[in-house]
Amino acid sequence: MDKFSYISNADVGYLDQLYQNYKSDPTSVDATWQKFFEGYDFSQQRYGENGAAPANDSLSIKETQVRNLIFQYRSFGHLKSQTNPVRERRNHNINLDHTKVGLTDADLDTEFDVASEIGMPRASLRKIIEKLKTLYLGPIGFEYNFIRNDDIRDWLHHKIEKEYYEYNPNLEEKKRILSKLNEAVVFENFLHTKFLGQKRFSLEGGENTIPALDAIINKSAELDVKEVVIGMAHRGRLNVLSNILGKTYEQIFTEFEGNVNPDLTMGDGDVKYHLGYASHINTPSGKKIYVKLTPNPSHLEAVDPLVIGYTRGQIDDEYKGDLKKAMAVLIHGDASIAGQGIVYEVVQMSGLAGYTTGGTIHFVINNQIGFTTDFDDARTAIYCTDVSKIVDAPVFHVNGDDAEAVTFCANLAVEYRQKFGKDIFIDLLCYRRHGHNESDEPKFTQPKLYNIIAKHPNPREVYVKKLVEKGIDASLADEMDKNFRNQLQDRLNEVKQKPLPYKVQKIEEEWDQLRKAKPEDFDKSPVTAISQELIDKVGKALTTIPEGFKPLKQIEKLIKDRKAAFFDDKVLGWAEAELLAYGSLVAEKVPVRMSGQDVKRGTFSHRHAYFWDANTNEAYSGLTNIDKNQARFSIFNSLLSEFGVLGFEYGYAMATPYALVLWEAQFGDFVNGAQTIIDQFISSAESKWQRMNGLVMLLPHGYEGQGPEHSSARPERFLQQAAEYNMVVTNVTTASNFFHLLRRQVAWEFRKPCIVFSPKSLLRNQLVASPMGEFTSGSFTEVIDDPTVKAKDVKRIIFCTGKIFYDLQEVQQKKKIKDAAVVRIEQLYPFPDKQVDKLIKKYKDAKLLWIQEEPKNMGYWSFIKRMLPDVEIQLGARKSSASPATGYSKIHKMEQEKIVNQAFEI
Ligand SMILES: Cc1ncc(C[n+]2csc(CCOP(=O)(O)OP(=O)(O)O)c2C)c(N)n1
Ligand SMILES: [Mg+2]
Repeated sequence: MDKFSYISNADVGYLDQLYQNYKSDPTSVDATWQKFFEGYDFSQQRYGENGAAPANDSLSIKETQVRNLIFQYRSFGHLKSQTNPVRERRNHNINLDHTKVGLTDADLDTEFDVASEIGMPRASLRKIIEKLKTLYLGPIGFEYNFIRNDDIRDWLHHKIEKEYYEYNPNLEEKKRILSKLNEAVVFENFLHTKFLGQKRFSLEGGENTIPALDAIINKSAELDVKEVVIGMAHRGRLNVLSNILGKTYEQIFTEFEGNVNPDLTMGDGDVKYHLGYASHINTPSGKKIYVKLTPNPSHLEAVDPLVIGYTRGQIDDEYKGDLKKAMAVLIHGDASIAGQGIVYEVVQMSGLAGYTTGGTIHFVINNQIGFTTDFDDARTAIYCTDVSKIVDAPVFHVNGDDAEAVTFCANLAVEYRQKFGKDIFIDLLCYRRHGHNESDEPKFTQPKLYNIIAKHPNPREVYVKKLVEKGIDASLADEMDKNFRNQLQDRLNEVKQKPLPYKVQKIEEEWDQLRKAKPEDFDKSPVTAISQELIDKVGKALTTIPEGFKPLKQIEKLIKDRKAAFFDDKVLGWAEAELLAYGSLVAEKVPVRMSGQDVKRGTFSHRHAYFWDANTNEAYSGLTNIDKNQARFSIFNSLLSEFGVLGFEYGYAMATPYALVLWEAQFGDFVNGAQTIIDQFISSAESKWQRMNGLVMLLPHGYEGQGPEHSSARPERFLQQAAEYNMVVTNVTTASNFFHLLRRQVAWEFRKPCIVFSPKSLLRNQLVASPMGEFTSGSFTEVIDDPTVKAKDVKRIIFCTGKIFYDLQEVQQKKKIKDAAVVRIEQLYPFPDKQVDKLIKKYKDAKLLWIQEEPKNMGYWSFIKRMLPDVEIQLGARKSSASPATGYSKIHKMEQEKIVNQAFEI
């Protein structure tokens, strides 16, 4: 019988040849085949070619049992590993005893071939167990054997069972670890004694974070990463800023002294442990790396999507899409990573085409507590990192007292990320020496634990003791301590004598061509018109499909209609205007990126930025085929997330100031899931951190009888936050004005987030269409006056914004009303007060009304009163309501008619 007759006949000859090659030189076949043939030979030794019972049946069963034992250790060893520096681990009811798999003490001295599985020559069970314990029950709990990918598991087996087993940093490496640990410990200790009781959210107990980050950065540089983007919360942030990013000690001490007058023209600022920093760092391999820490709000984990979006922006813009060149590192707290849903969203995004950054390193400073809440009240999951399971990411749980084990994990995480392009987690098990902040009493809630912690040596002392045991002279450590302490004292003395001026964080280098906005910038919008030639070029691209591409019937019609709009009627609807804005920008080499739920087609079927071949499902977009030298146009249907995706796009826009970046909500009301990003970044980042951002948010809004949930994007919330020219808030009613608005975002010499309450049913309505002339001339119009009336006849000005204009216009036309001007405020904020004043003067003696379809307590009314404090103005609106809109379409209609008719009567 043929050796491989159980495989299909066609393959047998080929396999035989491979096997012969393997026999003469195992390395002549690839690794998978090597493994296959190893297994084959093994079974041959045990069972013979015909599968007959082995000569020694019980021995082969025992080999299998040892193999099972290895599997048990690899899979569950982490649950018994020695990772907790200050308390006994919980009992997870895992039995790793050899008797569990059917072996007995009598087998301990029997030798087994399967020892080769863990990189040993044939060895006794006793020796195998000894090695398994060293590997899997030591200071690192390797949690990886659940991964459903053989290559990844095999790679990690090798890394752990060979490289970790043999790991012993050389003297230079030991010195580097010690010096970083020394900086971390002494820095905290110094601040603790010099600035007693001041909040700094010390890293004490978790100081090995600093050697770990140092290793991550150095290894990344060695493996050709050019840029590392870090996001982190309060804990240890000052330590990271100084000892990793190189923010000077003088600067930090100045902030602690807190007696320098800040420059208030730069905004309202933020507390010291929220600030960001960036610097170019020289690493021991001789390679340089750019390291950035993004500024951060208090809302835990909210910065995560921003960091990932920023990293992707850098990858797309700076590194030509090479995912290996920029890397995100997210530093989490144990309570926040377990409790905050945004972490799930970000991890779920990690492998999606539109959002991947080639793997994030998640580093958890797991001090086993969140404020005063113990970990068993903080999660159901065994580990705070269990979110890793959704993407099969390995987790290294590591004892925070073991500096070398921590460093090993850091290096391995970078290697893994660079090899597989996927997320990975390091869970640094440590403790928190003080309370939540330094003036907090931890014994109120954890008296027993904090008695233990009070007596526990710091991680530096633990490491020094270990080094001394290995024969390294203790004076090296003492000297490092003394020198660094003296250096800090000198810096502090300098600052006390001559405080440094308050320095705001430097803006990222990419932004240096832009300036801050001035109030006058909003008096008149820049010209954003384009030439007829460019319109024709984009129009052609939008209405041409590749040869052989078979569109659906409806798309064929759409293409025909679009062609007619561009080339015959010369009137463009909303979709054409929007696509023209994107197309003209990419043709002018401005990249455009959009994401959101179902944005390629558009929720309301208006956009059709891509067409799909009816037979092959191949996708095609005219916007990527305008010109050979065009900039990239990318549009991604997002996962069903708002918080994560909006945060990502905000971060992306932060990295790409010369691109147009947009996020669209499915319905405007779903923006509420992303409120944190709006409150803590979009509306306030410029004031807190001097960070501009040009992100556009499209929020479908309007009362069309679809009920309480699909009517309102909650304009009142945005308008309440509008101040100090922080963002642009609009409700645009014509296709051409939308076109100019989009183009204005990048025509400005500064950047502002732009919120657009966008249409729904009007998207495909000819009412909003604009003649070609409005695209070849002009700019964004903040206020649209009523062209149908004469100033002298006007007795009332009906100010409004958005969709209700068309309802008002209908009545005005139907009733042939000539004494009421219906005026649209297309840009609500910055409020075009000069233009509004001019109109009030033009229609002098006219009564003023503000008409909105939203309830009185919502929409624009309170904002309008804030903008026009000295003007007498009346309101027409729905009654104040708890919910934004009625669920009954009949009531909706009645309410709408009443508001619209009353506008001309009250
Ligand atoms: C979303 C959010 N909720 C609550 C808080 C208040 N808060 C600040 S720190 C903290 C505990 C965080 O614990 P953990 O994530 O373990 O970090 P640690 O302080 O232990 O390093 C809490 C509840 C916050 N900042 N953000
Ligand atoms: Mg914690």
